[in-house]
Amino acid sequence: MEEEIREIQKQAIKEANQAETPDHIEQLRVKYLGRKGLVNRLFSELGSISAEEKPKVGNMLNSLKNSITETLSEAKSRIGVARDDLKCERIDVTMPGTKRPLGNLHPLTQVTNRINEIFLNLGFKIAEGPEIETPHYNFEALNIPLEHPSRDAFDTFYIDDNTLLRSQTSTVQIRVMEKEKPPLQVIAPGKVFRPDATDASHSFMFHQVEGFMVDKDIKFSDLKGILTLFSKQMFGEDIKMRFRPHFFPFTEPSAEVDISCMICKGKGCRVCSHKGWLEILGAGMIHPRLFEMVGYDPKKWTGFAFGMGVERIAMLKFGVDDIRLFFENDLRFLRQF
Ligand code: 2NL
Repeated sequence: MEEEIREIQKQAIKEANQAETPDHIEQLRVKYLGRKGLVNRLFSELGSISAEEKPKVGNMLNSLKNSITETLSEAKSRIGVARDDLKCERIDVTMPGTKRPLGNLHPLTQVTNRINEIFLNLGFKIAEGPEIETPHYNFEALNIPLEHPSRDAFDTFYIDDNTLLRSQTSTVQIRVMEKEKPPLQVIAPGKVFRPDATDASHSFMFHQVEGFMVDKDIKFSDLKGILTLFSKQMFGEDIKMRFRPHFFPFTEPSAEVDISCMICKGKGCRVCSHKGWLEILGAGMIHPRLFEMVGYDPKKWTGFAFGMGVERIAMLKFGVDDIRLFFENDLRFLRQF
């Protein structure tokens, strides 16, 4: 009988190690430990054993029962763990990944932010003001006379005789000068409105950044220096500048400012209409009459001012050839920036 017990023990361990499913384990449990199982059969044979041997064989049978119980439970957990592993590892590495949609800032916001950043680094402050204005801030305070064409209803959105949509953000700068005393270095970014017919280069609403600086002894060379720094940081270190004489009612002298074409490096191409130069802004020395109107002494203070269209800068920087693309909300366009 002792021989048989050892055999059964070996056999149970072997079969338990080979088991692959919980069903196998259950079958083994019935076979060895069940009511009519091998272990119980041996217990029932205990009666026919001599009184001398009975305690020893009884002990062996108890150990056999415990050991098989333990072996089966170990086999069960081995199978369980293996199955859980399989479940976790069901990954198809050939599947395409999950793309998380990532938004981005509108190209005009990006360009406005960059312009603001460059001037903030040069010591300018940012000012904002109302988009709905009075003729005083939009025209009179800027020395734009009644007979000037921009005052015509065809060139300005009037809400009524004394209310209009601002056509430039100089209005904001006048408001700053009325409130604060020089020295001042301010830029005014924002929306402006002009009732132009829409085409590839015109929109009835666009964005401007205007800027000005007032202090003692501000000269045209200061304007050139600031605008040169701006252009190089915006378009690249090798950009050249050109100031062409111009007329604005609010500055004297005035200039239109070109940069060398960044596409052809000034040689002439389609983007610059084979001129080698691109107009990027207007500028000049603030007219003394504006200082008088805000209560500054024009003998004591001088200053420069400039104004640029954000759309134009963005079109040049990104190579966009139609201003309407900025306002159509077509994600195929906007996602490129
Ligand atoms: C252009 C030209 C310009 C200004 C804007 C300005 C503002 C004040 C006083 C004097 Cl408060 N001038 N602004 C000066 C020159 C040109 O803009 O072509 N803009 C798109």
